[in-house]
Amino acid sequence: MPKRRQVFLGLGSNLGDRVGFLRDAVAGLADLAGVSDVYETAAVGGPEQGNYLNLVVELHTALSARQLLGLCRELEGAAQRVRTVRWGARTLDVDVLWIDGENINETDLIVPHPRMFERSFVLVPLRDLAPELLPDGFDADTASRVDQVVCLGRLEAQSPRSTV
Ligand code: PH2
Ligand code: MG
Ligand code: MG
Repeated sequence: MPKRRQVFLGLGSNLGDRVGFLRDAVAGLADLAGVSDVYETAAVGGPEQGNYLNLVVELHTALSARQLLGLCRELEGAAQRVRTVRWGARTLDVDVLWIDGENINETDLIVPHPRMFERSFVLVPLRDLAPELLPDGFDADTASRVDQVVCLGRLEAQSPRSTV
């Protein structure tokens, strides 16, 4: 049996029942060790689109990096995600952000996530769970203001539908 490792996944939704998609995805996760607050965030990159809800989860899991990628794709499929435009609006995006002790550089899987340390919509929720992973000098208050990242509180406290 492989050893369990600390893993962080980033979740985002900006289409349809955003809270519902995040709730269903988190409810479907085994070995869940933590869930950040929910943040409403201005879309970064891609075409003009609505605000995202973003959060980060922590798992303590024996799944391999590839198995985690498969899990992310499964959760996106369960949310009927349709892939058209890169960085376009989506019901659910689940990314492998970080796996303790892993460095992977393959075409379809790069860990740590190549852009995680530049993105306030990842770093601000990650701070709730693992402030030790943040880049030195990262100032979450300034980043939140500049990049429009607004804390909405716990996932279970969100009203049932928050649609765009
Ligand atoms: N995901 C992207 C691109 N842009 N912007 C926000 N605010 N939140 C996201 O999750 C996000 C994004 C690519 O996956
Ligand atoms: Mg993403
Ligand atoms: Mg993705």
